[in-house]
Amino acid sequence: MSGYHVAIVGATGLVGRTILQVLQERDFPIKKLTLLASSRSAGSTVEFKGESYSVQEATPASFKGVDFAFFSAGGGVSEKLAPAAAQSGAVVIDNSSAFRLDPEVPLVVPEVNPEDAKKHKGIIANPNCSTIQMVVALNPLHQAAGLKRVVVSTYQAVSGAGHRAIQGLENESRAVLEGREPEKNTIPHRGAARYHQIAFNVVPQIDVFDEDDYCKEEMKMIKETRKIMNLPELAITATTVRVPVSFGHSESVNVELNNPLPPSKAKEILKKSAGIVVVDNPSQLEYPMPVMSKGKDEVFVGRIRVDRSVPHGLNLWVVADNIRKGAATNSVQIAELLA
Ligand code: NAP
Ligand code: 3JN
Repeated sequence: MSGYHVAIVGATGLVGRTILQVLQERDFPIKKLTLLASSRSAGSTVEFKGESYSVQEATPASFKGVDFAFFSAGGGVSEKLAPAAAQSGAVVIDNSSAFRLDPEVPLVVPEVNPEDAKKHKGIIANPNCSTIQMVVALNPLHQAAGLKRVVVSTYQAVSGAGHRAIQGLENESRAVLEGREPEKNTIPHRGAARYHQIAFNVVPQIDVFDEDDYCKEEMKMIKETRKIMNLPELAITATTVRVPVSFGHSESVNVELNNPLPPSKAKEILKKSAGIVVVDNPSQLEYPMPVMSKGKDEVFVGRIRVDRSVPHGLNLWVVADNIRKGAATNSVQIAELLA
């Protein structure tokens, strides 16, 4: 039988299940599928193309004969098992932040730096979801007029914090609507010293706090963008915010370019760019929103307009399904570059 032996570590999770769905939709050539998770899920079953697959506990010995190993079980699991998988001959496509800034590991968004995938030494990192959708929109503008400075603020869906957080938003919303005190246990992040209400609220923290009182998600966006776009000195700052939305991250992106680029020209360029859908029709009240991105693989860009407060300034509104283009789809596209 032709095709590849594919393994998924974290196959029972939100991202792992979506990777399976995307592999099926894109008809990725699979001759054998190995589904892996923790010992908690060993023996449970997951469906793929109408067949039931038994989940096994992931161990360093799980990767014999595997061609592509998709990891989405958190950084600790990747650190422990990805080197063993690569050593066994698999190409690891890792969704965690464990290796993203390692100079030996390519960090790839296929619309931006596909050539970097070929330089891998066994592990390729999939960027953070908020970074992916932003660089897909920024790269065509950079190619046309040179990026000078980026200021981004995000409006991130709770699904970025895993399956439990989606449930958490639903439970909290129900409690508030029924006049009960909501039980708060998912936001800002698992294991936090205190939890905040996310239903009917906005929380300006994603992941733990890091250097200079930036949260880690903000530092990921800054450092990953510089690496993917090969602009190590790029002036860029970020504020990352959790909003009570289940799926679809939105971003307000302010861009300063080196050269003039009128909004009409920017729109034309973005419309022709791979992986982008421009939705920008203010007279008809049409612009990207998370509900329209759910289940889609494209990055939606709108509200493209001039920022007259700086030379060559533009404002954009960028939306994508954080679990698909932000994680699963981007990972499968990376495998397709090598398959
Ligand atoms: P999730 O729904 O909570 O799923 C976690 C998965 O990891 C489950 O399959 C779980 O298996 C598995 N797992 C946990 N501990 C394990 C262990 N010791 N050994 C093997 N498998 C283990 O979380 P998710 O939303 O899918 O996210 C998973 C990871 O993907 C995140 O931690 C993050 O690193 C990455 N991620 C990346 C992005 C991005 O921006 N690109 C976005 C979201 C997530 P059990 O069923 O056995 O518990
Ligand atoms: O919160 C979001 O919207 C995105 C979260 C991504 C995430 C969640 C847990 C661990 C990551 C990531 O991909 O950066 C990680 C990680 O650091 O691996």
